[in-house]
Amino acid sequence: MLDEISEIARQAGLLIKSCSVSPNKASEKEGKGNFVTEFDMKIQRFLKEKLKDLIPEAEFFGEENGEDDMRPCRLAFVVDPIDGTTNFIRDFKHSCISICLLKDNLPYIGVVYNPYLDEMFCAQTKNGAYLNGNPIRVSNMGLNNSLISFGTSPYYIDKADKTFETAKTLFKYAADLRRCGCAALDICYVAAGRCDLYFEYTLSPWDFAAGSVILKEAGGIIITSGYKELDYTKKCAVVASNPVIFKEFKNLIDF
Ligand code: 2AM
Ligand code: CA
Repeated sequence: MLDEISEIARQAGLLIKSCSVSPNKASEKEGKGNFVTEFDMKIQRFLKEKLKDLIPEAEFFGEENGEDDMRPCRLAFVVDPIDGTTNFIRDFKHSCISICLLKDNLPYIGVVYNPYLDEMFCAQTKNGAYLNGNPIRVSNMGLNNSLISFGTSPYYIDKADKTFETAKTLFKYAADLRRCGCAALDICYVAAGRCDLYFEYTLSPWDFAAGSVILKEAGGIIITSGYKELDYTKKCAVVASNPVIFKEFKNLIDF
């Protein structure tokens, strides 16, 4: 099943690479910095058809369905056809396809594919996490000299003060910060030890569900505000981290 879902993500990746879009062709949805293009829709239609063929009984929740929250159900695909839409529009070449299969509302399989680098991150619960077939693992860096990435939730401007306060607090200890514009890849980069911790104050399940399986299988921790378990049916704040830096983050930040 993991291989079949990866293959579908790879085909969608080819579609992404074959599209080019100009910033003025994108339309804004739900506020500043929250864009959608005809390609998000097109790729979502492609994924829905292929994934429905694979598991007909699974529900399909995609970012472009227009629903904010998801219904609880036994089997569901949670999909972002293009995570990093702003990057896509600007030809930044840092976007991905994110596909999660939830079983009883918990992530079971996660696939995140970056077509620009041909990087396929994937994991199945209890089977480890892989990048292009090679096992990946979180780093064991503490906060000092770490590399921290974060998202700015640009479409929820009320989160800006909190976001930049947290970023500033961490920056004092870290080697540096990154803001790359693609939540699913941010989480996978923590899983692969390329970054040590990532946070964002509002994400949707299609941004974090697939990455969460990959991160947990790579030995990482992912939680929401109040240091609680993620809810895979709702928007929420997210911290994704290696276990070492997580302890320090918890002591410093009232997340
Ligand atoms: P997108 O590119 O698929 O829209 C940017 O900070 C990150 O947040 C991106 O991964 C982006 O995904 C995601 N994002 C965009 N709009 C969002 C929204 N309304 N709610 C939650 N996450 C969103
Ligand atoms: Ca998207």
